[in-house]
Amino acid sequence: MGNKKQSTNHKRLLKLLGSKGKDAATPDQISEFKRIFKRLDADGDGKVTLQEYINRSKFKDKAKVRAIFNATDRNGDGVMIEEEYIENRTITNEAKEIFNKIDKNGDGILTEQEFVENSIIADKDLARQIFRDMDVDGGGELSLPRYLRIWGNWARED
Ligand SMILES: [Ca+2]
Ligand SMILES: [Ca+2]
Ligand SMILES: [Ca+2]
Repeated sequence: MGNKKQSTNHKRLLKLLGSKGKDAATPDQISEFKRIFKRLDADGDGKVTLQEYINRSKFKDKAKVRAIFNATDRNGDGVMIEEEYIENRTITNEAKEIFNKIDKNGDGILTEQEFVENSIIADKDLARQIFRDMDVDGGGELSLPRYLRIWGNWARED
């Protein structure tokens, strides 16, 4: 994780942004994720390997597919199990929903101004602080992939 100052409770920050964490997915969504997982698991052994995932993924970009796979394979044993898949989809879906609400002009990038104006956090200074925490390289903008990576890390801290 690099330079850890004080250990911030990042999950709390996500809550302030409207995150329900693990409970974000509805029962319908969870059944949907389970169905997709079954489809990904071509040989039906209950595990999805990187190769199985690449074969079924809708994304053409191999590096991107690999990155999603690695993020989902939380314990890093080289395979996804259903629980890991559901957790990742739940976190990612919710994060995207919140991103889209804040990204008012819909260009796939959050600026600090958009974040401060459109997040549900009423305290503008706090919103600005959270944005700056997420914007680790200080560029003043968060693309969706970068935002999702940070959100995913924060959501898994405990
Ligand atoms: Ca399999
Ligand atoms: Ca795993
Ligand atoms: Ca935008």
